[in-house]
Amino acid sequence: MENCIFCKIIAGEIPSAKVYEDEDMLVFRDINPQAKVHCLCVPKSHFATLAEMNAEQAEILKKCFVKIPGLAKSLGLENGYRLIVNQGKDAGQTVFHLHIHILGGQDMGEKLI
Ligand code: DGP
Repeated sequence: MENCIFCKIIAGEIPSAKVYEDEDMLVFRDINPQAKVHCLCVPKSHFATLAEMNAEQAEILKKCFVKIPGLAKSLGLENGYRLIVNQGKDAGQTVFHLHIHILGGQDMGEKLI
């Protein structure tokens, strides 16, 4: 997708601190971390939000959620972590390529963020 920063990261046109990659997803460190550990799990297939997701992309998203627990363990998040998937402007979504924030490495508190 033209002008999508995450598509450019996936294509290797913009560097990222990669944590994991396979044919379906790329996981890399967030450039502006909001916790001691803050990674983004990004399906390689471009879609902006869940509302635009097709059946094939839903299967890929499922693979992302299946993969995340093992990744979290390798990131040292055995004590827990928070997943956030912002949907649209009011949620604060700034990059319109669906991604799952993986946050942890500290007590995240009981509040929303
Ligand atoms: P969201 O607000 O949910 O759309 O989150 C977008 C996240 O993407 C935000 O936490 C910052 C991160 N981000 C934006 N541009 C880059 C980039 O070029 N590299 C990396 N590693 N992260 C980025």
